[in-house]
Parts: sequence; C-alpha cells; structure tokens
Amino acid sequence: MNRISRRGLIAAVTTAAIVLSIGTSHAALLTSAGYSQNFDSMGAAGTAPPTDWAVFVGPSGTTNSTWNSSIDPAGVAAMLPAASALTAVVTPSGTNINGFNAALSTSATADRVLATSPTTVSGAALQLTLTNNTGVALGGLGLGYDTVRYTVATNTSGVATANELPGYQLFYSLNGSSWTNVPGLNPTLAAVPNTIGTTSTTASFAFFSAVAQGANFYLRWVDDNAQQTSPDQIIGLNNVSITAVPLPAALPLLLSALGGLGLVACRSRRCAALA
Ligand SMILES: [Ca+2]
Ligand SMILES: [Ca+2]
Ligand SMILES: [Ca+2]
Repeated sequence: MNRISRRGLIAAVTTAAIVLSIGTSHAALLTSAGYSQNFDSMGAAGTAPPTDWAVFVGPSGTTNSTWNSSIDPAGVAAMLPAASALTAVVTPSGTNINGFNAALSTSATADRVLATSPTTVSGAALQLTLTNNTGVALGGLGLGYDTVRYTVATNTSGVATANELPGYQLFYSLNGSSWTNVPGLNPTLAAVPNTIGTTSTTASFAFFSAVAQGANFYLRWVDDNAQQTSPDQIIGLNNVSITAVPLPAALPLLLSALGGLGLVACRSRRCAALA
C-alpha cells in the first residue's frame, strides 16, 4: 500500500469512527471499587456528555400525552439518540430536547449537571453504558444520585402545577434493546416536589437476571414530557455513584437490596410477607 492510499484509508477509518461516535456512548467499567460521575468534566462550555453517557429522546409520533400515568418499557426501547449537542448554560430555561450542560447554581458554576426539559415528543432519557468488570457475575446495583430541581412547573395561567410524572424514572437493559423499570425508584411528588432544590436518592435493586463478567448493561433515567405544564419542571442528574452487588456473595447483599425495595413493596400486598 503506498503512502497516499494508506493516508486515504486512515482518513476513511477516522471519518467512520467519528460518524459512529455520534449518538453512541462508550461503556465505562464498573469495578469492585464502584463507578461515579459528577459531570464536572463537561466544564462550563462543553456540549457533549461524558463519553459513557448519551441523551435519548422519544421518536417522532410520540407526544406529551404518550406517557401520562406511567412510562412503558417499549416506549423507552423506542427512544433515539438526540440529534444535536447539549446546550451549555448556567441556569437552564425553556424547553430543550437535546439536553443541557447546566451549572448546579449561579454560585456553583463548576459543578455541572446533565439536565433535561423534554418537548414535542414523549420524553428524554439520560443513558449510562457500563461494563461489568468486577470479576464476578453481578446480581444487582447499589445506586446514589441527585435530581436537581431547577424550576417550578406552572400551567398556562401561571399557577404552579406538578408534572404528572415527577423526576426521573429509572430503567435498565441487559441487552441494549429491551428495558425494565425499577418501580421502587419511580419518584413520588413527595420525593421530587414541584419546588427548586435537590433530591438525593440512595437505593439498591436486583437485576432480573445476572450480568456476566465482561458483559455490558445500560441504565436510563427517563424524564416524561408532561402534558399539563410547558415547559416541564426542569430537572437534572448529578453525582451518580454505583456499587456492584456481586452474585456469588449475593445472599446477604441481595437481601439488603430487596430490603431497600421493600420500602416500596411494603405498600403492596406482599408487605405482610416481608415484614
Ligand atoms: Ca456535578
Ligand atoms: Ca418531566
Ligand atoms: Ca406526559
């Protein structure tokens, strides 16, 4: 191969790599030491999320009334990569289907937050791709994250009206195509009120099936596009921390994980059995 054709090949490969990188994310490793992301590496002007993160949006044909009482997993599976870059701002406002790189506050502009304010379609999602690199099969996850509440949602008369589905609902996928909701993490208005502030969530959950060492899995924090307020209450994700719940040593850890879910399960008929 002569020098010119080699250069052409390198250019072609580079171009292909750039095309492939648009709208895709690269897996980060989940080790036994855990995973954390505070989004501060985006800086004040960054227009891309960290490489292991990506913004997804509902497909055309969906609307703000697609999800009014619940977010269906098939609808989450149908979401598509956002078409454009993040908007870097200090204080997010209005609607923005591609997501914001926002400051935590005007007095903490180095503390960056990945924020959403879905419009037009069913909603927006923040996706994290991880590879199980703990050396053992994974039975579940311990999770911590902050939901930053930037605005108070109001109706067309300017009266504060809570979104039908407040905050982010968490879904996970073990194959990148089908998605499972973690019902214990679906926010209530008490947990994510229609006020300005930050909600810190700490929980754990078990996967429906173990994740093998070396396998990828995916998390999506999904923000419904509310029907009755426009824009939605603008929210963002900050300070994500994830710990592995390994399968072999699983019993005590999984029991504690199930215990975390039990806080919610206790509202159901199984409460008596768990108590
Ligand atoms: Ca941050
Ligand atoms: Ca919303
Ligand atoms: Ca809705």
